[in-house]
Parts: sequence; structure tokens; C-alpha cells
Amino acid sequence: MTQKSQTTIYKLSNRWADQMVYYRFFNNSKVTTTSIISTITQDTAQRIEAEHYLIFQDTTQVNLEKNRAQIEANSGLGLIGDNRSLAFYLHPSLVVKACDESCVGFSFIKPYIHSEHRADRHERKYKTLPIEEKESYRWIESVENTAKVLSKASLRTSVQDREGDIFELLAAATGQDHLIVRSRDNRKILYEDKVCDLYQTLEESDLKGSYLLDIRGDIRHSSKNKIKRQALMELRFVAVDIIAPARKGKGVLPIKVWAIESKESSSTVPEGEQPVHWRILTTHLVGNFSDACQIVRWYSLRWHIETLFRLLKTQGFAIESIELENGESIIKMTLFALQAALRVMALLLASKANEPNENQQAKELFCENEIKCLQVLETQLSGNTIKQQNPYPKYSLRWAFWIIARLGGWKGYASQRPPGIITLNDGIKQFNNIYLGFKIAQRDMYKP
Ligand SMILES: [Mn+2]
Repeated sequence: MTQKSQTTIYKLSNRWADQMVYYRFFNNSKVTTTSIISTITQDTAQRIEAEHYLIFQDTTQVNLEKNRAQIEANSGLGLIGDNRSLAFYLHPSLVVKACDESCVGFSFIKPYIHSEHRADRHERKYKTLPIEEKESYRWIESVENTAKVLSKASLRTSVQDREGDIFELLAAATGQDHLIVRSRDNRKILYEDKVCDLYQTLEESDLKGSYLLDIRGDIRHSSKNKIKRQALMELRFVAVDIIAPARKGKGVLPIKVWAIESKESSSTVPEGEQPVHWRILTTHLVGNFSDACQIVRWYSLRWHIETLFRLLKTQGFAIESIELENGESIIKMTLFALQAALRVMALLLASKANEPNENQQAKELFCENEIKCLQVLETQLSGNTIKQQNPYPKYSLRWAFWIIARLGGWKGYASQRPPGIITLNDGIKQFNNIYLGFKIAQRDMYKP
């Protein structure tokens, strides 16, 4: 799956017997989701050093409704959203090294379902349930499991979107565990010994500085498209004490966090558009403007997990089309797809890093013979002008990125949009086909 970057079983296997191996393996009850997940997280644990890591967690829906007819009833799937579509949820935590923004692996993965006959939130008295019994407990479970898997790390920062703005999660970030979360609620806070609203306090605090942000614009012509521009972002931050929500009862101490607001100045907002506006909470100390910029940068890297979800779906690994007949087996194969997707993610992250680590070598992802093949391809793909040549140090990970992106259809000009995850995935598939031919040629050459 890593080499072919897909989950279509008949394409993964050359012979009928190979195809049967896939079916038998994923349908074997001795192969459990728990054992697959622990193998994946142990693999991550082995790569952890005494460094700072960012952990991006998020949930995606895997919709299998179009295969319903061939999937056995009650075989481990549930329903989503509209309470109709056959599906499961997947909540992975992607680990990235903070210093060079390189891709490391997964520290936690939780597949889960909503059963087909579920009482609604009201009937279940959802609001009064303890957090351990709520679905939102997965966010905290991730932080707890990550601490074990990344026990060698010197610092761990969990990064999540608004859904992860949970009081218990902020409370769980202590010692070496930190949190960056986009704010969902205008919480009550203690500020200068007074009870205030978080948003108002932020808005009224001093402007600490500003920076320019490139808004790429939306190339689709929809009514809500973003206009390409350089946004002038105004930054404010303030240390506050978050007051525990009423459901926690009395006697729970407030939690000290730093709140950051990054809001587009009205001077660059085009007519009819909303300003770009982020409010972020963090347990990291924000002492000055550059600390705040660092937190905003780390939050913006959260986009990588959305990219991972895109890679897993239709145009990438196509996990929603896995043709197994058992729900549990489909979930197991999806876990393999997650691990296989890391190779493509690692290439993308190497190309997007702010301060890329030049010591990251292609051999981390490709074997020696594959690198020989990449070398031949580089010569084929390079143009005559400097602009059309691979700009990266030979045999570095970014050198391999450039070749794979070119194979995926990217033309290699700096003026072009940088290659996206689907282009890289196409490049990996293309490379695999070429490499098979390369090996056949090698074998023929060495024939006596
Ligand atoms: Mn989300």
C-alpha cells in the first residue's frame, strides 16, 4: 500500500492468490484494530527524541453508504450526520517535530461509530454526562495516550480546532504537555481580578504588532470565494484565567492560559468579505510578539491533518471505496492506509517547512535502488534552464519531493502553485510503475 498509494485490492495484487491474502488477512479476527493501532504508535515511539513535538488531532467521517449493498449488516459500522449513511468516524493524532516541521507518525488513532439505533442527545441527558462518557473524551484520550507514546519527548503540544475547546482538555495540559486550541466559546475569565468576557478583553487589549498574510484566494468560482490578497493581520494577546464552566460545580480552580487574537485589519478586507479572524488559546507562555507569531504558525500547521484526510479520500487512497464486505475489516484496512499515507505526507511536509532540516535524507523513505531510479528520472525531468532544475541538495528528502512532484504532473516552476497532496500521491503511483520497469531493465542488463 505504501508503494502503490491506494486501497483497491485488485490493483494492489498481481495474482488472484495475492488478492485472497488481502481478504484473509483483513477478515481474520486475530488481526485486531487494537493490535494494528499499537503497532503504528510503537513505530512512532521509536522515532522520538528529547525534542518538542506538535500533535495535530481531528475527526473525519468515512462514508461507506455507496457500498452498503455489499457490506454485511451489523459488521462494525454505524451511521453519520443525517443518521442514514453507513459510516464510521476516525480520530487520528498526527505527530510533527516542532523545530523542522517534519512528519513523524501517529501517537493515537481512534475509530468509533454511532450505533444505528441511538437515542438523541436529549434522551441521553448528554449535557450532564461526565466527560469520560462523552464522545468528546477522545480529545483528552489523545493527549493522555500521546504522553505515553511520546514519553521521551521534552515537550508535547496538542493542536486542535474549535471542537477541542474543552475545559478538561485545558486542565489536562500540565508539565510537559501543552495545548493550542482555536477558541469556540466566549468564556468567562478572571482578568485583573474581575470577571470578564474573553472576547471583549482580547479586543480591548493593546495592539502588539502586525504581519502580512498571503491569502491565496479560491480558484473555484463560487459565491463564497476568497479574494486573493495580502491581509494585514493585527495581533493582540493577553494572559487570562479561564473560569471553570458551571457544570463542573464549585471549587474548581481557574486555569491560566494565554489568549491570542489575530484579526485582519479593515484596511485589507475586500468588500463583502469577512475579515480573517482567529482567536487561539494556549498554555504556552506568550511573552512577546514573536512568541505569539510562533503560536499562530503552529496553529496554522493544523491544516496538515485536513490534508491527510483529503489524501485518504476519493482522489487519494479512496478509503470510502474499500471493497471489503465486513465493516470491521474496512476499518482495519483504513488503519493500514493511514500508515501508508505517511510517506506522501512526509514529502509534502518537507516541502512546506519554514526551516527545513537539510539532514533529512531521501533514504528515510526510499530504498537504495529506488534512489538510483529517482536519480535517472531527475536527469529526464530537468530542463535546460536553471529554473527547471531540482533546486534541492542531492539525495535530500526535498530532492526526492521535487522528482515525485514532477512525476505527479507539476511543472517545477517557482511561479506555479506549489504541488499539493494529490499531485504527490499521483507522483508516487507513477514512480512505482516506472520503478517496476527499472527493475526489469536492471535484471535484463545483468543477465549472463
Ligand atoms: Mn475538526
